[in-house]
Amino acid sequence: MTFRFVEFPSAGDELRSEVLAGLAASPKSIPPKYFYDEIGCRLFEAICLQPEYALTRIEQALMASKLPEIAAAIGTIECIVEPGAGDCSKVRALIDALHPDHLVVLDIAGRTLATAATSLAGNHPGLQVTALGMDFIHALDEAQSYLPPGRRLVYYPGSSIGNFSPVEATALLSRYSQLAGEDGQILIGFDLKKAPDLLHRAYNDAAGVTAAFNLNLLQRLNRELDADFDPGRFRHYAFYNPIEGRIEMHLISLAEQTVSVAGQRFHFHLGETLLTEHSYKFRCDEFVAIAASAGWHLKGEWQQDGFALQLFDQANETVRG
Ligand code: AVJ
Repeated sequence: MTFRFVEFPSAGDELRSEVLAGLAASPKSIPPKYFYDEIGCRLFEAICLQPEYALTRIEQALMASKLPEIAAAIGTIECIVEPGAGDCSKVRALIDALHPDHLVVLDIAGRTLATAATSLAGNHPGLQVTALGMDFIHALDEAQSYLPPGRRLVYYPGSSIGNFSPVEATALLSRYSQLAGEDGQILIGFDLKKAPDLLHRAYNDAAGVTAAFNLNLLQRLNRELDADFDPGRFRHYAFYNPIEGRIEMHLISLAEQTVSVAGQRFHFHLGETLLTEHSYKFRCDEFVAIAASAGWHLKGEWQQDGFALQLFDQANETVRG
């Protein structure tokens, strides 16, 4: 098996500086990428098994039923690149359908990624697997030298793009053009706008797994930044904001309290919020417009039960071709 893992060291300092900056701001916020320490990765996998959180299951079913069509639309490629690959479970179906020579997976949760990518490489002799433990939001340029030549597909499933506002999503999709390279494509999965009660339930599951996932962020800061959050004094609060078209996930302080994080003190008023995640929902035409402003041209679209997959190529290719 061919496997390499490269861990980019900067991640620890960024956690500290971004968390301190987020807690000093008003309203207080912490970027959602910091949910994913090892416990957070496991809690996210558990969320995907909750009956109310259908997103992952529907995407899997859609991929399974449309795979021949999707593979035909993509054509021959040498490499799949997956930012935010996590446990590498989603890309397997695509590997079996497209038979690329290379797989490049990126994730901020380096250890979870390395473990998953090693076992994937073991199951696919002949596939060259590169795992990059990095924050691809900031360090994408550093990934460039690990990409093989040849035609590449960027795979961005799971509605990960929903963590970015439309403006941020446009910027990220522009940068994915570089990952895709010449004649490159992107296959992207996102959650569609739907009845608010369905969305509300998906982020407020009865078993409380999403709440535990949200509160684990505070425990992570206790572990890694020598913080003293009492998770019992914060409440998970998630709701759909139909004007912004997004789920907002908050941790609301249940008391007047002062918390210390990495040697700095932060006061929370009773009822004050710490914003932890935005999860945008789109209509298909809205997403086509966002991708178009990043230079992507729609090539295929598949939908099922409130979830969509869109395939794009680089808009300039059509002009040149
Ligand atoms: C991984 C960003 C797609 O927003 O639905 C699940 C993360 N947060 N439950 C999402 C999440 C709360 C998830 N994404």
